[in-house]
Amino acid sequence: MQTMTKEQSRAWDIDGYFILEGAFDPDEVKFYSDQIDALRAKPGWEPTNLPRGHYGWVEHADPDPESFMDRRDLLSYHDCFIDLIDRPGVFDLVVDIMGPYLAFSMSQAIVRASTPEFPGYTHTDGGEGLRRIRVTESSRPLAMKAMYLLTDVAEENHGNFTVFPGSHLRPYPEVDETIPAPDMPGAVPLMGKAGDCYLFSHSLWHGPSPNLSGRGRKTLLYNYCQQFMRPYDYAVTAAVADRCTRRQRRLLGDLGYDFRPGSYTYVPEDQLEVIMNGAA
Ligand SMILES: O=C(O)CCC(=O)C(=O)O
Repeated sequence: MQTMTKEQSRAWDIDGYFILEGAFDPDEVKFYSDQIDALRAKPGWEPTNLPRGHYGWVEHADPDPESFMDRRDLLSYHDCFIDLIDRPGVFDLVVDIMGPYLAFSMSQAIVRASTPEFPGYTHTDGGEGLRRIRVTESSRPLAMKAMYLLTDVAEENHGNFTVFPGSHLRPYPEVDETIPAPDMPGAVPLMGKAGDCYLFSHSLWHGPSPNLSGRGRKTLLYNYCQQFMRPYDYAVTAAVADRCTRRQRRLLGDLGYDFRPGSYTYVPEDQLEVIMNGAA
């Protein structure tokens, strides 16, 4: 499998993220962008009036393709979303970073609408508990995301994915301090072209900047965690599992045998074979 270049590996260790240019070609950008638009007419999990990070069931999203949308649990909608679980070129690097004892834990499509009303925000991933755990510099991460950009972002305040480089290693901030906003010193609003992919650690402070570009900024997010952790998108239906390869099923929690005590922490004997060679 492909591994990180020296520059990528260095950026990962020091900054907590790196950018993979051209992960999608222009046809794929158009295809996935259309697929995101198509989700709006369908029911699914969206942020409702629940606290941030919680999702409720809705019958459809706002039909305007430029308006805000944040849809979770994408796999059942189309095989193209299943394909991205272990997309070559990206997944290889995820395995290089996470190691082979990993699981797939979340899929998400976000459209950041252009509006003066959204100030942006930053956070770490994984909620209150995971925020308080920072592994050491030489450790594999507990979780990470691949974020596929489907809209060109060439200027600031265009819904940039904004990061605080190196914050994955620092207590940053503790809870009684101001939560870092995307316009605070140290924030880096990333630019990128549609088709680029940002790979970042769950413990990196990150988030969207305001979007005043005049158009919605679309992304797809795929989250991976260590196999002993619990996924966000918990239920994997038979309808999804039946459409997956052996490797994709393993990443979705199918160990190849029924659960028994020790499962998920002591991994199946064929784990390396399935993850490293199991694309078929
Ligand atoms: O929409 C964005 O730019 C950021 C998404 C995000 O913060 C996340 O995936 O946790």
